[in-house]
Parts: sequence; structure tokens; C-alpha cells
Amino acid sequence: MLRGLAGTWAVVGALLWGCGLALLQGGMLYPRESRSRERKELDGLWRFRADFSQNRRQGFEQQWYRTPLRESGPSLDMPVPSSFNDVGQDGRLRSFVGWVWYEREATLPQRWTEDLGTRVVLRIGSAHYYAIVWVNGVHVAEHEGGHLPFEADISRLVQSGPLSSCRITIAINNTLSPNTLPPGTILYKTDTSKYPKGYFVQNTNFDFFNYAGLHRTVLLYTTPTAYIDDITVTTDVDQDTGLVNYQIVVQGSEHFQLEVCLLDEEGTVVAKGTGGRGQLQVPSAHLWWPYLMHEHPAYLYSLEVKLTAQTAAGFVSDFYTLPVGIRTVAVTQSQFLINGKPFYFHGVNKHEDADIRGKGFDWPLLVKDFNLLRWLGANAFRTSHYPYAEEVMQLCDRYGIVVIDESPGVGIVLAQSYSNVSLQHHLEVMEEMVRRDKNHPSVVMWSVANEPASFLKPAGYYFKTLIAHTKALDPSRPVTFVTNSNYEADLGVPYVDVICVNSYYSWYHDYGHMEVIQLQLATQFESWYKTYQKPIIQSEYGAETITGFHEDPPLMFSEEYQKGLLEQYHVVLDQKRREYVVGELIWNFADFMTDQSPQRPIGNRKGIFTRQRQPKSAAFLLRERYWKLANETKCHRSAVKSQCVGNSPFTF
Ligand code: BDP
Repeated sequence: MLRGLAGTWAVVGALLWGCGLALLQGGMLYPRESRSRERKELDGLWRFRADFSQNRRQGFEQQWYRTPLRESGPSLDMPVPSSFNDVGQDGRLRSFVGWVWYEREATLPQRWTEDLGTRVVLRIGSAHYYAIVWVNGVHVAEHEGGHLPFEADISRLVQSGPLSSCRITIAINNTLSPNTLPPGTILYKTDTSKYPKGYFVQNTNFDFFNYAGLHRTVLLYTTPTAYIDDITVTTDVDQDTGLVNYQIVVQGSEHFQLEVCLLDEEGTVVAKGTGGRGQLQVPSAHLWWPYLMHEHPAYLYSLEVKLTAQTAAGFVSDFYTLPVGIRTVAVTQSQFLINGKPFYFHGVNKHEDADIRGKGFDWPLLVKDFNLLRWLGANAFRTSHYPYAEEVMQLCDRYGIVVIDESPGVGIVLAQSYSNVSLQHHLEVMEEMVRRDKNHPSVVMWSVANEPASFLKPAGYYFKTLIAHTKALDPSRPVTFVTNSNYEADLGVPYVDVICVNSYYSWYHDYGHMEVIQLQLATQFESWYKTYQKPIIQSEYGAETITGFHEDPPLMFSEEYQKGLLEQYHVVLDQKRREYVVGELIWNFADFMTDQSPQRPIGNRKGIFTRQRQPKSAAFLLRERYWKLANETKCHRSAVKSQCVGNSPFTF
């Protein structure tokens, strides 16, 4: 695909969105305050109970949602957001599989309960894995999948009588099946000479702990009853004019007017439009550039949308402001282009993972991680292996960190996980993910899966359908999945735009023998490229390292071995990045928790930072490399020198 195609994608994208290709009802705009919208976070302590009954269904049998949780039995204090697993002292909770119950009262401002022109929405940022929600004992929502938000309009419930508070109950089940994403299996151990009656374990084929609970903010927000439900923006560039295509969906009224206004970072209006769809033209546009690629990276405009609508109660207005970055993305046979210039991904794979809170969202941790990324000179990461919190994506937009946005399609290795049921769910997850993240300039590619058994027969149809669907949902971005299959056997790679390959030479194969890495890695790249002539990203490589272990000559698990292994990879990456390799993402940014196993000494230790975010020796090695790469990129790869950075700010 050539440069021009980015423009074509953008135009076709706008058209397809207009055709309503997506099957999902409603938008999922991030809840922002505005003149017409309020928000009330419900983070803090919730009441909590795990259902330890044999069939895990006591909560439903006794209808725990009907009355306050304290009335149906003992409960614990549970922080939100947080995983429930690591905050307690009860080992049974850490590995609990089944239903857990969360509950809290929310105090409602009087206007919310009395003004019938106000719409009150309950939004759950992430409930892993399956969730059922009641408000004052009334069922309001159900959702499958632990990494994407869902909502319920609870206006009628809270406006139906004299109320000053409401009781929110959320039951969450972390059981994974071959058809969930990620998949898992429950194994009943029936040998009563070894296991007690009814004993079971949950098995997964992915390498991170299946933390569960309310992982992200739960909040209430308001809109008027006629409201801006969704906004879709795609951008293009013509000479030096930025083109911003927008499409707006309104709910709650058939008779309305829309005004849009694009403001630059100084707050000056640079373009205006009216109506539900259109194109704004921005002469001499500031483009959204990745970190270290430009002296003013991550330029964000603000798209202010104003709705004026007629409702039964009269005219109402709704206001929503969306950050917009103007940039193009395109893929050629050997390059990944951002704004028409070759982009080399030098970055990391991450996890949402930390001590005590597990996968619970945490601002200090997030800001620390972004500070470390920028210290490292990383310009990109992959959301391995599920969509991250929306606030993470917002910071990527703000700092210019490029994202490969990955679905929770990790561990698809069983034949059953290729069934139609699985595929249907996977298609829906892609819809939810694209709906949530489509407007982030930092997101430059979708990854539909990680390391599936893509050599199995049904994988061809599965990935063909999944990738085609994702492209139909969003024709403005390339699509990939991450493979570790053999290049001759992989049935999914024919459908990707960029080949993402994971390999662990001299770690899982030929362990201890770093001398074979260069040959094996060169063979890997050549084989893939000769077969497909598509750009390649080394999407994972790394070595397990216990911080403070030192061995020279290097031995496995020592800091010296991790550095040595990385250096061997870098020799080949330096050759191939001059040809068709367009990126390298280390596995992993930080150590993270996994299931217990003899190979995992309290988690996976392939981080270049510890779980507490302290650097291992390899972090300094990568830092030197990434800054060097950044300097090369800005000097040699820029087509338009005037838009490129000088040497000084980023010289290492
Ligand atoms: C890769 C997986 C990743 C693992 C890593 C490892 O994609 O999730 O954590 O291997 O083994 O195969 O460290």
C-alpha cells in the first residue's frame, strides 16, 4: 500500500461509518465534563463478598442484589479500582474462581433525580470478566469481557420517586471458557484419592495472572436527554492543509442542529462546520508527530461539538470536546509511514500490572510509567494483551507515544476457540474496541490477537474474517496479529498489513547459547519477508532476569545474560531495519504477575524494570539504543527537513 492510500482509507472510512457497518448500538465517548455534562466518580471503598458456595450460585439463589449486601451476610471492604486478588490475607480469595459481589451507595445531586431533562448514565470502565449490574435491585446491564467499558442509562430508575441515593450492585465472574477472550478452561479433578469432591482448577494459555474485579473507574455522568452519542474523526493531509473528517451521532431528538469548531492549542478557532458530518480544512496544520520525531510532538487540536435539539421539554444544548491529532498512517512493502515519513517502532510491550492493586487503574503508576518510557526514549508500545484504560490512551495522545492497540485475543490455541461462537464474540470485541479507541491519534494499528495457534486449519477463515471485519470498522488503520508460528504454516498472516513476530532465541530454544541468535534471527526475518514482502516488527524478544543476579560470563537469569541476548538481537535488527524491519518491542517493560509455575519465580521476570519500576542493567542498554535510533530517525529519515527536529533537544 502506498502513501496515497492513507487518504483513501480515511475517505472510505468515513463513508463506511456512515453506512452503519458496526453492529453495536450507541457510542462510547469518554465521559468528559462540559457545560452540559457532569460526572461523579464512585471510586473508593465498596462492599464485597466472594460466593464460596459449592456451585458459586448462592448469591443468585438468595438474590443478594435485592437488599443491601450487609443484610445477606458478612462482607469485606474492597477498593475500586483494584483487582480483588492481592489486597486480602485470605489465600482462597487470591485464586478464587466464580462470582464475586460488589456494592455501594451513590449519593445523587438533587437535580439529577428531579430534572427529567437530565439523563443519568452508569459507566463501568472495566469489570473482569462477566458482569451483571443492578441499581436498587433492578437489573440494568450485563457485559462480557473484562477490558472495555459498558454503560446503562439509569435515568428512569433514579427519577421515579423521591430519592437521594441509589444502591449499585455488580456481580462479576472471572471464569474463562474456550469461547471467552482470553479463553480458558475449567478442569474438574475427579480422582477422589487426590482431590476433594468438586475440586476444580482454571487453566489458561496465556502468561499473566487472571486478575479480576472492578479494574477501572465506575462513574455516573449526565447528559441532556438529547445528546451527542458518538463522534468519529478521521484525518488526512493535503500539501500542508490538514483535513478533519467528522461524523456525529445524536440520540434523543430528530430535530437538531450541530455546530463544530476546531481550536488549536492556543484556543484559536481554526475551522468551523455545521451538520452531522463534514470536513474541516486546516491550512498550515500542525501535524500530530510521535515522540522524538519532531520538536513539537503530539500536537492536539480540540474539536468542540455543540448540539441544539428540540425535545418534548423544549430546546436543550449538549457540548462535548474531543482532542484531535491530525496525522496519516500508511504501510508500504517495507515501511510504516506516519505523516508520509518512515516510522521505526522502538519501544516496549506492557501489562496493566502492579503490586497489591493487580490490574487496578492507578494514576501514580501510570505517570511513572510514562516518565520511564520517555526516559527510555521509547516511542511506542503494544497494549499486550488486551485494551488498556482510556486514560492510558489519552496520555499516549498527549505525549506522542505510538500504540499498537491489541484485543484480548490471547491464548487462542484450542480448536474450540476457533468455533463460530468464539469468532462472533471476537468480532464484537473488535467492534467495542474500535468504537472506544478509534479517535486516538496515537493508535496507529489494531492487533486482533497474540500468538494464536494460527497453523490450525480453522485459523485461515477465522483471521480472514476477523481482520476484514476490523478493516471494515476502521479502514483508516492497518491491522495485524502477533504470530509465533512457523512462516510456512501460518494461515492468518496472509491477511495482515504488517507482520508482527515474537521469538525467544537462546531463551526457550537453545537456551544458554547466545551465539546462535544472529543466525536464527536473520533466518526468521528473511523467511517471512521472502514469503510475504510486508514490513516486519519484532514484536517480542527478551530474557528472564532476576534483578541483582550477576554472572560474568553471562548465565541465564542474570542481568548480564539479558543484556547480552538483547545485544545479539540488536546486531541483526540494525541490519534489517535498513531493509524492511520497522520496529522492535522488548518483552517486557516491567516484571509482572503470572499463574504459579516452576518456571515463574513470583511472576514473569523479563522486565527491563522490576515490578516496582526500578531499572535492571538492560534498561540502560535500551535507553542508549532508543535515543540513538531516535536521533537517526529524525536526521536521516525525514523527507521534509523543515518539519524535522534539529539535533540539540534529543541528542543522547
Ligand atoms: C510470549 C507471550 C507473552 C509471554 C512471553 C514469555 O506472548 O505473553 O509472557 O512469551 O514467555 O510468548 O515471557
